[in-house]
Amino acid sequence: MPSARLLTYAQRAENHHNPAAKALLETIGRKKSNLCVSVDVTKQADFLRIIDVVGPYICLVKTHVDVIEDFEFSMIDRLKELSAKHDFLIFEDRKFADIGNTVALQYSSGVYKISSWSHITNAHPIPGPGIITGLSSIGTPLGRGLILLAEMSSKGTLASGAYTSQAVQMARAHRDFVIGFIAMRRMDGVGAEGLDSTDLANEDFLILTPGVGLDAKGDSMGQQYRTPREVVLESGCDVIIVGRGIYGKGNDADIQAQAERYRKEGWAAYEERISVQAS
Ligand code: 5BU
Repeated sequence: MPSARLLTYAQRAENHHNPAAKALLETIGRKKSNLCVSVDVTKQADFLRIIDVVGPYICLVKTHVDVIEDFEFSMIDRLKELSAKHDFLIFEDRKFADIGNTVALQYSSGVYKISSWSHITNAHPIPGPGIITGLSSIGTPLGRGLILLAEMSSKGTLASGAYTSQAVQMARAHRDFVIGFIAMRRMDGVGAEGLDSTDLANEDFLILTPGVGLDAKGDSMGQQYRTPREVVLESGCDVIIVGRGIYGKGNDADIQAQAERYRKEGWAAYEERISVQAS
């Protein structure tokens, strides 16, 4: 099988067994959108309104549910309705980072019961493989998928070099549940020294990439932005994650226009990637 970078999203969907990865790839192909919008606002009403506006243009909504000040669980029911109405998946950016037993409780229980509604969540590899075992004990029976943070978009991140390689190695040992990475580039071949090349050829981790913006290079707190073209075409990433570049742009009409703008840019970069590889 050729590298996942050379394949269409639809072709890759066929090779995935994890239900969340398969559904995400199918959605991307169906909607012609590799755009994930991150909706980092603090009021339920704003959260739901923005998602209803951007819904037609996205494959995935990324949430930080713990920043919602007036949270009630009924908001999750509304979010699920929007997910069905507009055909997108849900990714709670929880960044779990504790021992397996604790993360299993944090994932399944408490106020948010993340595993009950979020198709995809993520975790830092810092605690070691037990974090995957813990999250998988809850998420696998529900058909969920896990993303490991192999890299970050922020200036001075410690997630680099050997840490990144070890994150990829941890994922390889749990390919049923770990569906990909937060990373700034493809992880093909990273940490793969001594591994069988035929096994690596079948590897297809999804690369979800934050730090995407068309109008700014960064913020005052270390965030760094690259364009959809740099991220998808040059670095081979699969999903662009955009927050303030979309929801921070004014009224609903502006937000809608930005969502369509990023969708188009992300999709054009993917189409160019595929055609460059094919020629
Ligand atoms: P922004 O408004 O586009 O800068 O928001 C980016 C979002 O992605 C925000 O929710 C962050 O928490 C998230 N993020 C990130 O920016 N960089 C990372 O490395 C990871 C997550 Br992991």
